[in-house]
Amino acid sequence: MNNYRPTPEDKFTFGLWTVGWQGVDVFGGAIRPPMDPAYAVGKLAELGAYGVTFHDNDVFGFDASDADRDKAIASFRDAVESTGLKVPMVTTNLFSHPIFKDGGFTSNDRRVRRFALAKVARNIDLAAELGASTYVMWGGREGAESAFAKDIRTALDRYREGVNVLCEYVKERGYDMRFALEPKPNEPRGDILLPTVGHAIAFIDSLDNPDMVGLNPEVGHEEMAGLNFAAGIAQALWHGKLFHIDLNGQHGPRFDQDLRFGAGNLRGAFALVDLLETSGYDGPRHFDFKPPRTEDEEGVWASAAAGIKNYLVLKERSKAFRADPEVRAAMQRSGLDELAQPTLAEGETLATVREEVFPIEDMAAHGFAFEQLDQLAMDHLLGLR
Ligand code: DIG
Ligand code: MN
Ligand code: MN
Repeated sequence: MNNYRPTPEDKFTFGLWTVGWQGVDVFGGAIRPPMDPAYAVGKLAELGAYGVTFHDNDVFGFDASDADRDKAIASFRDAVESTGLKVPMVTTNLFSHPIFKDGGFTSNDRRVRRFALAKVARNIDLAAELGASTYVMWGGREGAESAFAKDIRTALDRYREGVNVLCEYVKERGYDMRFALEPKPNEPRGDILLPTVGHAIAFIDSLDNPDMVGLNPEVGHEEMAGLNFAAGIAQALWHGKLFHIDLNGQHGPRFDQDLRFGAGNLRGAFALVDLLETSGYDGPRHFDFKPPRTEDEEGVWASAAAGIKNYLVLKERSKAFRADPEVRAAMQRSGLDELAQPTLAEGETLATVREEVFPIEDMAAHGFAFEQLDQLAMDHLLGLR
């Protein structure tokens, strides 16, 4: 019986802010005490995690003196080194402190934009020291509650300026680091800039160094927008822009639930794991979830371990699905290999098809047998095959 114990090769990583989540919500304060970063690192190592990620202010306070900041970093670094955990990704908190109430890079207050650039640059230096190769930018406060508060075009100018300046900084410093933008449609702002994978891909195209910038899509964020997350990931992969990923669960368009991975749209999670495991994506399987307010510390670790287990179970089911000869035959029957054939053969032109006589009635009557294929996937998901 598989105990679904992860190995470092699985590359499971967690944000400090996830297991350290104190259960705060809009209608109630903390119910769990703050979690010391070094303690969290030790517990994540016990779970079999490959790595840990953080915002600057997960490790040290916004107002920390340089001495306190250094002490906190030293304690975190000791824990990482003694457990062997990696730090593949780092990010900045540009959303908690009141100064960021109208955003960081796109605040209408120019002082805040300048402060945000300095804060990110300082944390990029720390990220490089810790060996992080991905720097995430989630613009949770970049947006507005009302149409006339923010000219989106001008805000995107400022967003682009911020990302361009920081790309230049990473180049100047010679850091082996890429940026990953994390889209989200809303919450905490009424509408957030770069709301979906599609918007972010288009934005990246406008940058001075588009090759340095990719995506960190999150399951729940695309699903909050009513979108199919696995389809969004396929598009990100097609553009070569899947630099990182935030795994969690969500029950469709509602507030951002950040459930443990697998606890929301399970069919979508199966399609996602199957895609990630067959696409050649070799980045971290990063959990960005929040243990519910109902849980004590024991519940926090049960939730974290369950997210890992759900991923590993779905990975195993995907392997069986792909190896099933009936599935291969069903995919053939449904024309998946025919889709892989170019529409025009070598040497053919549009004129060729304009002369062609088509069996319209046959084509109209053709059945694709997608239901049989999808039920085979369901049978594998349900462990019936
Ligand atoms: C929320 O989904 C965001 C922040 O937690 C963080 O900036 C980012 C990193 O994965 N996800
Ligand atoms: Mn989220
Ligand atoms: Mn996230």
